[in-house]
Amino acid sequence: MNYIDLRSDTVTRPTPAMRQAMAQAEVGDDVYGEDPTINRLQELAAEKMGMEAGLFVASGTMGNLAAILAHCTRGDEVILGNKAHTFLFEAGGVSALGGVHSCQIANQLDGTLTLDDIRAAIRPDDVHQPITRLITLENTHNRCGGVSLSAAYTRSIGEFAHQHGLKLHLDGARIFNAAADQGVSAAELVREVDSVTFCLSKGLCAPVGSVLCGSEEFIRRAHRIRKQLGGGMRQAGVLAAAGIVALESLTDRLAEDHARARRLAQGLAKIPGLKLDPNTPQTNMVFLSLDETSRPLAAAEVARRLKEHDVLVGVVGEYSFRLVTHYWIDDAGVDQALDAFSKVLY
Ligand code: TLP
Repeated sequence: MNYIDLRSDTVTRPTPAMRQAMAQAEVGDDVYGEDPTINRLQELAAEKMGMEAGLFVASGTMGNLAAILAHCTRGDEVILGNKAHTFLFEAGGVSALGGVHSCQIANQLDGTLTLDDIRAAIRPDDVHQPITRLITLENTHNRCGGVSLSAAYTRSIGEFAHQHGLKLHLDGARIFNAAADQGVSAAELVREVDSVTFCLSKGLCAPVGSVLCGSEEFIRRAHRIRKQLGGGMRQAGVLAAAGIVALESLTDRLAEDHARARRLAQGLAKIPGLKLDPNTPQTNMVFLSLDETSRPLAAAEVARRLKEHDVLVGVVGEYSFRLVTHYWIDDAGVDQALDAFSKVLY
């Protein structure tokens, strides 16, 4: 069945060029550092981020976990937003697997953490308290509506972190969406950041994988942690080959997805019974809910009905949805989704 799948950009399938590159990829044992395709991807990723080194990891979750464990030891504390993906949706890995304590502070509507809140969260030198070691930010910020953080803001938090002897990690799962939105390079968005994870298998269409980037010394530590986590992947050059295609040819088209998200939002705004979140969409995510006139209908029931019209949407609350545009959603797909919403809410 060919659904118009708007649940996430994680549903993207590899492009024909990726499948071809995968079939032809030169491979070796990456645990020995001998997979030439993985090595090339890691170099390319580091270059794109303006950092010294990169490490291919199985997922965004593994990249964030390996980063946090490489920055912190057991009992240390990481400051992160209360809507951060790492806090909400990574199964508590940093505490479960790393013994890292987390301090959540309020994400502002624009995805940022305020300097005052961060300053207040830094622990004094007191044996009763954990040691604050790390701050993490997210760009684009998923649960804050796919909003992108500016280079200036991220730089200011990095400078602040360093003045206080802390490190800054960025969950940049969708950093190239942020770059497209801000009209700057990804490298510009991660200046003053000590480490960044970005994903190849969301809007960039690769079937598997993310890359963690940072200094040579940091990546050496993260490499050992990746091994501890069971993430030494052997002949994974077949996967990295798709990642190279992603970095070389798919980052520049993400603005198209943002434009389609705007068109989708404009159409949805005209459908009675729906209420768009203020300022949605920011990048490739449209957040909306059922208004009072369409209740007691719940989002899950609407999603079920939409599926009968071959349209899949994400349900993110009792009455609310997230729709994500990506490579495999074209203008006709947007029209089909709008048509399906009109029909099921009628
Ligand atoms: N996000 C997924 C779901 O887990 C919610 C999605 O559909 O958006 N950081 C951010 C900001 C993410 O949005 C995600 C995935 C991850 C990390 C984790 O990446 P994976 O799924 O590769 O572990």
